[in-house]
Amino acid sequence: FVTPHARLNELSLFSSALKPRAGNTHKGSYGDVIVVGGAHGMGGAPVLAARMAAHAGSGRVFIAFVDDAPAYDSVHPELMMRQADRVEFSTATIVVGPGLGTSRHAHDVLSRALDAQGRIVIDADALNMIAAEPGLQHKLQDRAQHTSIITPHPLEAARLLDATTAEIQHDRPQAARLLARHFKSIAILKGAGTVIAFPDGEIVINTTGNPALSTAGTGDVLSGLCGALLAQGWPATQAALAAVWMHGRAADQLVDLGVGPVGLTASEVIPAIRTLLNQI
Ligand code: NPW
Ligand code: AMP
Ligand code: MG
Repeated sequence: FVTPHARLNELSLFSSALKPRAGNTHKGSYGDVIVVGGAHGMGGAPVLAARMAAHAGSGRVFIAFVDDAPAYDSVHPELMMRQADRVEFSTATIVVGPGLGTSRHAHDVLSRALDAQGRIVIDADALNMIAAEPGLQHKLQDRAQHTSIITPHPLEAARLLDATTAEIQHDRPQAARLLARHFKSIAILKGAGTVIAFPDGEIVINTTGNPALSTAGTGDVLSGLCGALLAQGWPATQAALAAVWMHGRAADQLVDLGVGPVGLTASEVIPAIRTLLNQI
């Protein structure tokens, strides 16, 4: 990371957030994550986020599908599939947006998710709907006392700030600062040199990652990772910084192994991140 205050480039910097697993714990000790998304044709996006959440140590991971939920994920049957309209969010950590679409139903589920008391990661189509509707923006701003992390790529950031992608890219630190301040959230502005901005104006620029990540689904993996760390009680600042750093570092390691830069898949990043987490 490049930051005015510290050089955060070692896994050990996150070690205070990752508590060693005590012997007498159970799955309830490691948090519930509910990934909300999966409109028709985009069911893979929440599956990627959910698989990442499970591989990052969450106790239980659910997917709330806005369209028909599959019975189970045959690769990871530990994930639990639900219909979004029947899910109670209560205090679980929510990751909303991957493959969510922008239907009326998706809008209503997002609105309920923003009302929930738990910590929330907001990505993809959830950001697109927030950009388009002031009522949802106010709901996000009103939950400032809870933790919200928003994870826009440059086009999603442009929609949120009513700007063009070129304007966002022209001054990424400033765009990230505006996002964090306006939406009272931790803002992760993705793309090469991801900028993490905090509501108090501080920013950090990540130095890991490479164009192997320029492929479908890698953003969905990042949102699932953020959710898993929040669900396990990591402080939100460390969760955001560590998620971005590990996501990029895993891709860098995979490239070193020859798994990319050409043809790395988002699914392959997931177990590499698990290995990093176990090295902290
Ligand atoms: P361009 O092409 O340069 O004009 P969209 P999406 C720009 C789901 N998914 N730097 C770039 O614009 C998601 O979760 C489902 C600069 C790019 O073409 C969402 O719900 C998958 N520009 C939904 O699809 C896997 C950048 O943004 C455009 C940039 C739509 O999300 C895929 C894309 O933005 C996907 O995750 C950068 N670093 N990064 C599945 N398997 O089910 C992006 N852009 O039009 O909002 O579409 O991001 O694909
Ligand atoms: P999304 O567009 O939502 O799928 O997110 C893509 C993810 O891959 C984000 O975490 C980006 O920061 C990352 N990414 C994409 N391209 C690059 C790149 N050239 N260098 C570093 N990270 C990248
Ligand atoms: Mg995305």
